[in-house]
Amino acid sequence: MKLHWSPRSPFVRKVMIVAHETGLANHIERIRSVAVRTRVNPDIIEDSPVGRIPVMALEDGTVLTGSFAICDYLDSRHERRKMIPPPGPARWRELELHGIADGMLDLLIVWRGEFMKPEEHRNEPLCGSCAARVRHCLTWLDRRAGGFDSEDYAIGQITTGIALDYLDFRFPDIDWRGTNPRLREWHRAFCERPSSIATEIVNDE
Ligand SMILES: N[C@@H](CCC(=O)N[C@@H](CS)C(=O)NCC(=O)O)C(=O)O
Repeated sequence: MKLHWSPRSPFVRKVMIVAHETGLANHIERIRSVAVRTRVNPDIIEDSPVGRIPVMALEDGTVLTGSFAICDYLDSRHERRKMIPPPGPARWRELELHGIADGMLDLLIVWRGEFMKPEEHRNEPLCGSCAARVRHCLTWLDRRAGGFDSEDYAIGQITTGIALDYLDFRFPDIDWRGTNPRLREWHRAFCERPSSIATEIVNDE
């Protein structure tokens, strides 16, 4: 399995945490790939025309684009507890949580894109809408975090932890801990997991 990988990408990190949790990390060949919206990376395009990461090329020539598809594939390759439960109420509940955490990550990436521009070129309504929706996501996740259980650790909690770490990484001035105490407590345990430590975001810019 060959993975277009970056130590800065939260979506790549989701794949790598699932790989560590399921014992597959050593089976993945990582290729350092840079994906930015304003440039086409021909090495990524060769495998996936979308040009984003993560992308995983399998031994049979199939190429999976996007973190969820790759995690779904990895989950089919091990006998441990599943990171994406099989169809049924547990799966829908997991996908409900994953959808909010993953959606918050998408909002943070759009928001950061604006943040990187000189102030006079920023789209302020877009920044305001991202900020408000991130706040709503945090409130939703904080409510849900009251019921988080380490026995149920799966793709929803993984993506929640990644999104919070990404907030700290790119928006260090946002005090999400002060307003979301259950998330703050849970995040401490997330940070201590070996799979989180092994995949910590590294700024290699
Ligand atoms: N929904 C995709 C999002 C992937 C994504 O946005 N990746 C970023 C890196 S973190 C990227 O490739 N950005 C470059 C671009 O959007 O062109 C997933 O789950 O993998």
